[in-house]
Amino acid sequence: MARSLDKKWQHWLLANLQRGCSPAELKQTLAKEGYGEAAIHKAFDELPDLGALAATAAKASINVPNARRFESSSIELYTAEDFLDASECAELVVLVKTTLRPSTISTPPSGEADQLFRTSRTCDLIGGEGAIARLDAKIARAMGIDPRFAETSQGQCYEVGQEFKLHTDFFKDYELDRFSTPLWGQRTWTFMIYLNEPEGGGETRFDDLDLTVKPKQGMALFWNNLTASGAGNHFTRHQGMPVTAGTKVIITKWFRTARTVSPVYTSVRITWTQGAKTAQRG
Ligand SMILES: O=C(O)CCC(=O)C(=O)O
Repeated sequence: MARSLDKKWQHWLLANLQRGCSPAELKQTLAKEGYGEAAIHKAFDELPDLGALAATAAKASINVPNARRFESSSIELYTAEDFLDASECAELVVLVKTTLRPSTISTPPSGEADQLFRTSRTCDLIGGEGAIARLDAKIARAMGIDPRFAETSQGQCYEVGQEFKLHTDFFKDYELDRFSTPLWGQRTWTFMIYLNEPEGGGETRFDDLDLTVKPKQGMALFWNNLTASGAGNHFTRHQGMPVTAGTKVIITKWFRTARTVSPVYTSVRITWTQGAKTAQRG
């Protein structure tokens, strides 16, 4: 049977078509790599409809009947109580706690990463079935975004004293290329769910909005990280405040835009440093 394109070459094909390379030229390269005509045809037939996909990725259509929008023209931010019920939360807490590893941040180009910037533990909730599949489907439905533009859901756990200092979720210019894939570009929406309630601390704080959200089991908190023009919205700066008693467990899921050839996602000049020892606290 003819050898089909492996993942690496499928990505290569998609990325080069997005860059505007000619299909004939790409076919020639694939033939030189030893792929037969049938395999090349199949690879082209199976390419996603980029135009249609990009349209679905770009626009959320929020479908959470009890969502309450935070009153501000600076940010699109919602809370929705009881997004998950207590038994869904309990099942996910067990899954999160069994696969935790230390959380990471990306190092800024000119700085030494602050080891105390994000002290929680994290896990990727990977799984095509059961509680994780139900969670992923529920979040994608709630946002009205094609699940192909959703990153893997993450679980995060904070013990007493642990926190995630002030940061934004959209990629800075120096991160965008590194975290892009042939299909994915900038981060758009963050969808967070509190799976429990620590006895003290652990609020999510948006300094520039003077908004402090107290964890409530099952409550979703979600916001658009970009402005209407596609630039990173600095009003989305937020932090996970230190937990002072008990444990805090949350789910975080990020959505992406479709990748563009030359990123349109520019940031206004950044006057503070994220993740460096000199990080300003708002
Ligand atoms: O823990 C929180 O409340 C915030 C989490 C967070 O900032 C993030 O995952 O980006």
